[in-house]
Parts: sequence; structure tokens; C-alpha cells
Amino acid sequence: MIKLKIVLIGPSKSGKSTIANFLSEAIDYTNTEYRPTPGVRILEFELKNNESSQTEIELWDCSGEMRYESYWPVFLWNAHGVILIYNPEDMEQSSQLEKYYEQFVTNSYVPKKNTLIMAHTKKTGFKASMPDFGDEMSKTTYERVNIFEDSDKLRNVFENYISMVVTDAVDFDQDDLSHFSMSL
Ligand SMILES: Nc1nc2c(ncn2[C@@H]2O[C@H](COP(=O)(O)OP(=O)(O)O)[C@@H](O)[C@H]2O)c(=O)[nH]1
Ligand SMILES: [Mg+2]
Repeated sequence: MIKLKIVLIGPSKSGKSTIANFLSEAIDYTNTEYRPTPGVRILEFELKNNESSQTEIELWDCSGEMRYESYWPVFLWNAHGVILIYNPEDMEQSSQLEKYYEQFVTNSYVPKKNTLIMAHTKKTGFKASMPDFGDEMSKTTYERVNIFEDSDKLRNVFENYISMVVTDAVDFDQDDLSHFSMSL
């Protein structure tokens, strides 16, 4: 079974924990009382993929607060992918997103193509256009989601992203094996 470590990061109150609860089906995500995440929460669950095999997901619901900045390398350690979550209705969060991109994507070894931006809106019917990000960041897959309006879309976006990362993880394992046999 393939096991993937996926990091959720982004500004505070962007909905990371709500999304993590929904995806892992761990805790009731409709409870709207705000509880800041102290550092990190790790949620483990399994996902069936198309070929009826299963993928084990380790979802790291990380706090984006600056006081946990020294933990960021730990959050990223052995991660296969990064999902950046922000609320596009909040101008401040839009500008903060580039800082998270720089730290979690540009300055990390996680493959850039295994990055996903989720623009998570809270108001129904809010249609945000994609902000004008820098050259490299604007190539990142960008998905608008609204957990209460269309939770099926959110799940689809996540599952499609995971199948893409899985392909990558399989290739990586095969690479490793070929190096191994060559050295025998
Ligand atoms: N109305 C509404 N509230 C939401 C939505 N998503 C999250 N919230 C609330 O916004 C607050 C922050 O969400 P949370 O997931 O804890 O954000 P985090 O700091 O990024 O983990 C919480 O009180 C959530 O219940 C949403 O889609 N609609
Ligand atoms: Mg949180």
C-alpha cells in the first residue's frame, strides 16, 4: 500500500482544520466554533483509488501561525505533497499566501507539481478570480472550493490531486529499486 504524507498549510482561519476534518471524516466538520490548531494535527485515513487499491493518507493539518515557524521543516520532512489553503474573500490572506508558497514549495524539496492551491470561500456564490501570483506560483493547480456549498467538489479535487501524487510516488519507488539492483 502506498502511504502519502500531505501537508495542509496557509493563513489562520482559512479553513484548513475544517477541510481536514471533512476529508478524513474524523470529526464533525460542521461545528463552526473556532479552535486554533496548536502546532499540528495529524489525521490518518485510507482512500480507495480507481484501481481498487488503497492509499494511506497522513494529512498534516499544520498551523500557519508564525510562532510555529521553527516547526516548518518538521512539517515538510518526507512530505509527498503540499496543499496551500487560503480564503480569497480576505485580502490579507491572499497576500500572505505567497509567503507560504515560498517556504513550503520554493524552498522545499517537495516536487512543485505536487502542489495544489485551494481557494476556500465561506460565502455562497463568491466567485473569486485567481490572483496575479508570481510566474512560478501561477503555474500551480488552482481550485475554488466551498465546503458547505459543494462538498462533493472538494472531495473530488482532493482525490484527483492524490491520484496524481500517487503516480509520482510509484515512479519514485521504482527508481529506488532500479538503483538498488544496479549496485548488487
Ligand atoms: N461559514 C463558514 N465558516 C467556515 C467555513 N470553513 C471554516 N469555517 C469556520 O471558520 C473558522 C476557521 O476555520 P478553521 O478550519 O479552524 O481554520 P484554520 O485556522 O485554517 O484551521 C472556524 O470557526 C470554522 O468553523 C465555511 O466554509 N463557511
Ligand atoms: Mg486549524
